[in-house]
Amino acid sequence: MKQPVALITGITGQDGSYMAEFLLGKGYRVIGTARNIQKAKLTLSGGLLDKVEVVEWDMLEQQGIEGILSHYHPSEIYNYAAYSSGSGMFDYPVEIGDVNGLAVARILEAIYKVNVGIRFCQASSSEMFGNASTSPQSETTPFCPRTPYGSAKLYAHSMIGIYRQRYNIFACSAILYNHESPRRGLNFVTKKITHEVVKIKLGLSNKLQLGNLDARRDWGFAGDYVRGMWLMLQQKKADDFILATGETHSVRDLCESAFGHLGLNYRDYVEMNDSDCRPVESVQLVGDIDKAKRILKWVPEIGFHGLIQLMIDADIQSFEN
Ligand code: G4F
Repeated sequence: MKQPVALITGITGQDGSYMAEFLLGKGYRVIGTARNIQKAKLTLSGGLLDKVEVVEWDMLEQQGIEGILSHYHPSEIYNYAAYSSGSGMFDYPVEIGDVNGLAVARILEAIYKVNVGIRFCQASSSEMFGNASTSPQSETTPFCPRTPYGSAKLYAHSMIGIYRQRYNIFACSAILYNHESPRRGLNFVTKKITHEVVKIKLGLSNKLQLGNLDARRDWGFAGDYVRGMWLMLQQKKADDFILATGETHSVRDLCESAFGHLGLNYRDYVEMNDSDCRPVESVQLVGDIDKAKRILKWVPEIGFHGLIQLMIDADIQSFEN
């Protein structure tokens, strides 16, 4: 059988690296795109460097992606390259529109021109629901983005529906709720907490400054979500799916779990910092995963406390090395 080829944009990031590992395990040849190959090679997760091929593509540019599709003949594309910072969702609105929104139209257009048989999965976001009026949200809940980030993701999501309908392209939108892992950046609250808890335990810090402790999110493990996206591209029919856990926890719960894991009480260390505060949502962002369970037979395997434990253990290891 011919070896399947997958193209991953954003291969150096959290989701891209988990997907690359997942696909390599399934026997795929994996090609990743990056704006700067040398830089990408320096930031690729440990074992991936010798196992994937990295090609240059600036997402603002149309011809490059068409050339890559013509040259490498991927059967599947996973799009993870995007501005993703939580607190920075209002920064660089024009650039966010270009990379998180228009670049998806560039990929879809390239698929249409080069090979309409290529399957495409987009990492969409629960931020498209933003100020949703109902909770939990399902695939039929009306979108109401509240940030340039959510708005750009919604443009991409709409374009997927359009290319699917008009050109019959197998394009799917995975509506991802917060998904975390040891590879998360320090600007996200999960990693900020686990990293700092380990520093406190090791005597390298004694306080953790956070924003609103009552903010709630639906937090899952990134490794589970890439498996869900792969399953989406293995179906008979292209469709959109919510990938989430269906549960919310507060930042306070996160602290309790992370500090508790190392035998500490978060109340002794956590301080509120107004500059990290964001308005608390009136309606919670939490995903209804009934459709993914029914059709993809997908369920998240790592729960909230398991995720925190995984992140803490990885942080301890990184301090030891
Ligand atoms: O970890 P966060 O910064 O993630 P946020 O804003 O929910 O965004 C993430 O999830 C979205 C949905 O999947 C993605 F679209 C996006 O790309 C990104 O992956 O914040 C989580 C919550 C927020 O309510 C925030 O107000 O934690 C609260 N929080 C409280 N203290 C904090 C802090 N967030 C950060 N980053 N830092 C704090 O000190």
